[in-house]
Amino acid sequence: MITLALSKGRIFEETLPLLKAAGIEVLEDPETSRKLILSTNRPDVRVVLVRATDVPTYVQYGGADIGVAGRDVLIEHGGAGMYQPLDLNIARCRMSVATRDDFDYAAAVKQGSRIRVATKYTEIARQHFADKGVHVDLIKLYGSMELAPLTGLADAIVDLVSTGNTLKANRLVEVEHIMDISSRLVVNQAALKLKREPLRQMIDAFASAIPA
Ligand code: PRT
Ligand code: MG
Repeated sequence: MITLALSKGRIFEETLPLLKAAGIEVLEDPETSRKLILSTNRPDVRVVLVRATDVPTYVQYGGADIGVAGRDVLIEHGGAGMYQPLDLNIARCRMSVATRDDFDYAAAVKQGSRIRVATKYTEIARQHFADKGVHVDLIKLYGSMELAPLTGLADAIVDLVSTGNTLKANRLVEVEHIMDISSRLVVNQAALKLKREPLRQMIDAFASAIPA
């Protein structure tokens, strides 16, 4: 049995065509079913639904053999115990620094002032500002980062941006691009040895179906 960990929403939706290319069809719809373990047309393959940030944990400790997780999630979690054989080029977005439109970020950086930054992505933010030599106080949040600059909690946020509509709706502007983000395949190292053939086949089928 091969267990594949996916999160509901965009990762599930965008992984479906890759699964199809590997001859795997999920038999239940996660948006209507309450089940957390979904069967497929293949008796030896099942899908488990976990939170996006829990995918690396499941794969690292063998709760799943293989999974799909965003580069953001993988950097924050760390890559121990997992192979990352493929960038699937799905669930694409970017990690950016954003501020209120009336905050002069460039001037604050130039003056060397300490900048208060709210984010869920403290590891990515810490590395980014350390590389630039910018002094920041990081404030960890678990959601709705956009609210932080509007309430005075922080000067800036580090968050994912795709269309930019969320920032715009909250009168925030992107002031720095940190990195491009897409989702990757992660594989448990022990499983890759014990279930080498079926996992290899799945990885190869995914590789030939990656969107441009
Ligand atoms: O939502 P939930 O709390 O359950 O979990 P999650 O947010 O971790 O999961 P999910 O499914 O929302 O995101 C899973 C992965 O999709 C992330 O880890 C990213 O790698 C990737 N991804 C791609 C995104 C986006 N695009 C994205 N736009 N993840 C989140 N967003 C959010 C962003 O945080 C911001 O709030 O969408 C908003 C911005 O979108 P725009 O289009 O308004 O710019
Ligand atoms: Mg989300």
